[in-house]
This record gives sequence, structure tokens and C-alpha cells, in this order.
Amino acid sequence: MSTLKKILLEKQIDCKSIWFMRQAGRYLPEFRKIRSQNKNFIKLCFNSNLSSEISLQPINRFDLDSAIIFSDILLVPYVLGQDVKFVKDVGPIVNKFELDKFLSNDIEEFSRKMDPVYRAIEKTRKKLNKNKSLISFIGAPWTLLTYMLGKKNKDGKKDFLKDKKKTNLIIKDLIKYLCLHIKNQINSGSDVVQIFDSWAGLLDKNDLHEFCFKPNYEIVKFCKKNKIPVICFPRGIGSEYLNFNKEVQPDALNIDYEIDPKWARENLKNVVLQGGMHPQFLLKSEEKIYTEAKKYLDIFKDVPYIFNLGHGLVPETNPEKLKKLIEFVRQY
Ligand code: 1CP
Repeated sequence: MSTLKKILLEKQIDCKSIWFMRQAGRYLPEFRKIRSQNKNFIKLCFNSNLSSEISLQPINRFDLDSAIIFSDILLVPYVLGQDVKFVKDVGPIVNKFELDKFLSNDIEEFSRKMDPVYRAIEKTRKKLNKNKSLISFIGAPWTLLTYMLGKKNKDGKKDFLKDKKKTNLIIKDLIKYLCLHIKNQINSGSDVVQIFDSWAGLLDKNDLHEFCFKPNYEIVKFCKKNKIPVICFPRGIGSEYLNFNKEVQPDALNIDYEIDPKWARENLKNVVLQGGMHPQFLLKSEEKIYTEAKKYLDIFKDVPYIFNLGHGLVPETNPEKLKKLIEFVRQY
């Protein structure tokens, strides 16, 4: 069993597990080389050979326990009929949402169009050491909606919170495809799932239950029924992590960098904790990086804990510093 699964399933505390969100990405020169030759990001995600190669790049360089498949949360809306473009220095731009078109999708077509992602998982699993996990992921419904409906800001989002009936109809359908996507990824060889609710922090407290906790719960319930270890990341919800944990009950929770790790250690019970350290620390001196890493390792020393960050690695990260951080955590 991988060390990640030993921690997630057996709650072991005497082994270390390290991986990083966005470990397969822009801070690596070998990724940037492939990216510069592949201007269309969606096409790159659907290139099984390259996607597998990119997933393995950080594994070849560093002493990590898990690979995460190179893909994107926005492939789901893309496959469901909304064109997505990734514009340099701007980010993803998603075409106008059409409800009728969205509701006319079907699950066989979805699986067929997503097939290159599943082939990439198969290829990666074959090349990955047996003691390492292969993590697959999805975006949580709320986070996907913020892109699909183009309202990724505090004021804009009010539009789709006004018509909650419609929003819930879309969420219900999305959950169906997301669970299918999880199942397909697991059947292709991944063994752990992470659910990214990166924009949960945009929701008001009153809306958190309906649009964050409830959809995450439905998906976690599906994972548990299918014995799939699941990590949730409801970024930016502050002390609401407490209610999230109570309602959703995932195997693990990734804490973001705004969460006080001591508070998390004392209040988030019956769940494995992951991450927390601010990714910007990796841009500081080695000494500062180690001091911060030590803080997390000390606080979580007698509970099951997975070393990671409080959000993804930033593109400016120096791979050599990351390597040293990994060595520090291994030796500590
Ligand atoms: O070269 C480029 O321009 C592409 C940069 C890039 C990369 C490397 C994007 C565009 N996506 C990815 C890969 C990716 N996306 C992974 C790969 C595996 C790994 O972690 O190494 C993962 C897990 C994601 C997930 C993802 N995509 C999230 C959730 C995690 C998070 O960072 O909060 C989100 C919100 C996205 C949307 C997205 N895709 C890409 C960008 C730049 C963004 C975010 C833009 C925004 O802030 O709105």
C-alpha cells in the first residue's frame, strides 16, 4: 500500500507522505518546454502520452510519494459542451453557458470524450512505482460553476444565487458527471481522489451549506460507497472548515494557508489533515522555508498528517528549493 493510503486509510502516524498541489506544472522547465510546443492547453491535456509524461516529471526529479495526473478541472465543462480557452496572463475563458445544451449531454458521450484522460492515467500507473499513489481530481460543483457561469467575483455571483432552483438543477447534473469521472479515473488506475473547491471562499456563510457542503457531501458519499479514499479542499472558508468537516466527513481535509494550524489540530477531529504551508514561503530564504515547514511538522507530529501546501505551487518556485524542502521534511 502507498504511504499516502497508509495515512488516509489506516491513520498511520509513523510514516511520511509528501506531495504538492500543482507539482506538475509551470515552475518546472521541462513542463514549460512541452507547453511552449503545445500552445493549446486543452489539446495538451487530451494528449495521453504528454499528459502522462508531465505527471511523471516531478516524480523523476523529487522524492515524492504520489503523482497527480496532469489534467484540469475545466475539462469537465469543456466535455459538457462549453468551449474553454486558456489565455496567457489572463487564465481560463469559458464560453457562454446554455442550459438546454448542458442538459442534453449523456454519460456515454462524456466517458468517450474524456477517454484520453483515462488512457493517460493507465500509462502513468504502469510507469509509477507500486508504493506510490496516483491521485486524480475533480473541481467541486460550486467552483466549476464560478467558471461555467462566468461570475468569479463577489458581486457577479449574486446573479446565479438569485435563481437557486436553476443553480441546483445544474449542480445536480454536474454531480452525476463528476461521480462518473471519478469512477472512470479510479477504474483506469488512480487510487486517491482530491476534490478542489478552490472558490468556496466566495460564498456567504448562509450559502455554504447549500452550494459547498451539500455537493461535496454527495460526492464524498459516492466515494465512500465505492471505497475510494477522498481528500477535500474547500479553500478560503476559514472557521467554517469545522462545519465542513462535520457535514462532509471526508477521509482528509487540505487546510489552506489562512487556517491557523494549531486551531486545525485542536478543532478538526476524526479527519486526516493535509497541507497548510503558504506556497509563497518557497520564494523566501532556505532558512525561512525550513522554519515554516518545521512549524507544521511539529504541530501535526502525533496525528496522521500529509505534507503539502495551503494552495498550489506558484510558477516562480525554484525547483531546487522545493527539492531541499522535501529533503528537510524527510529528514526531520
Ligand atoms: O501553462 C499554462 O498556462 C497552464 C497552467 C495550468 C496547469 C499546469 C492550468 C491552467 N492548469 C494546470 C494543471 C492543473 N490544474 C492541475 C495539474 C496537476 C497538478 O496539480 O500538478 C490541477 C490539479 C489543476 C486544478 C485546477 N485548475 C484548479 C484547482 C486547484 C487550484 O489551483 O485552485 C483550478 C481552479 C483550475 C483552473 C485553472 N486552470 C489553469 C489555471 C491558470 C487555472 C486557475 C485560474 C484562476 O485562478 O481562475
